[in-house]
Amino acid sequence: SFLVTTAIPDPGLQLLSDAGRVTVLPEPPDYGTLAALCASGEYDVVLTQLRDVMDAPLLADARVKGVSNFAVGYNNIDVEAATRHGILVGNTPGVLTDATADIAMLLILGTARRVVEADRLVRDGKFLGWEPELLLGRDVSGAVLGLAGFGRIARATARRALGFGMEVLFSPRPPGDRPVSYQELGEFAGKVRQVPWNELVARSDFLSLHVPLNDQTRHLVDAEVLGRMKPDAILINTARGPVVDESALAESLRNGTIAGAGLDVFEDEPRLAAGLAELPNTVLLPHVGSATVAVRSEMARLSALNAVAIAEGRTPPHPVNHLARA
Ligand code: 8YV
Repeated sequence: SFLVTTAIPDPGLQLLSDAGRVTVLPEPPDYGTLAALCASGEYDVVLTQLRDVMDAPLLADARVKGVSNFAVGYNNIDVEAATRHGILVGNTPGVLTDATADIAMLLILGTARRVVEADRLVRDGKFLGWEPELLLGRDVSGAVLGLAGFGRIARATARRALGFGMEVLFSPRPPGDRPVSYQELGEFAGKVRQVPWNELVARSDFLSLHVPLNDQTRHLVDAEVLGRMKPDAILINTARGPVVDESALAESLRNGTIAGAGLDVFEDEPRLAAGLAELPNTVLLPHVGSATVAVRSEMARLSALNAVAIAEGRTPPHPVNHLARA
């Protein structure tokens, strides 16, 4: 039987109900409620989303075979603790790559061309006719895009950016280095260039974050890093909010340390750092990177396939961890 913490699109629910009993909670559970449900022994698999905190104490008491996360990211789950307690974890990679890269590109273009300010001006009735210097932005063609991370979504963003004539640099595992071989570069060989993280920070006109959230990447972009960016640089985040020290970012945007930010994720969603929403040089989105009808259906299907496989004692199609064989 399956516990679904937040209703997912139909294709997923259908697959689950074909395989067993499904309980969909009427509203997202708080930590205590989720912990009690997981410990009840009534469910084989719990289907979670980003906001469900599955930490070590909860997993220690949980009597479930698996956790299927409705997301590619799994920073809400202590995977090591899950493995220790014999709990399988699954995620939904691949299906949201292009949609999320689209949002990264949208934020690059939207910040460069001041789309929020422009839209507001029209709606406020302040568009009084064409002017030669109305809302001048900047060109993305010729600008340097720095990718922090070089996984699926970073590569899909690189593909788009190259199409827009940007120069693309990347650092695959900031703040540390990991040399990427010519083979690994694949279609990008000769088109993008790996540089050390420090150089990426200093050279990017647009610095776009594509790293998972973990102990190494929490506050990867802090006041010190922001201080080393170009004063006309723009920060793009479609990854996870806590990768950025958001108060430091708000301060940097206010005092001109950097020029702008395009954010789809926040440090403490849905709350925003003080002052962020009042700044004109930001484009702010409510975590919609994967929010298309088709993508969310696919995510639902994959997360259900993972859940059903785990419930039936099989390896899920998209495992995050592996259990040692008894
Ligand atoms: C989800 C995401 O919308 O997949 C991820 O990692 O951030 C988004 O696609 C969100 O995490 C819901 O769980």
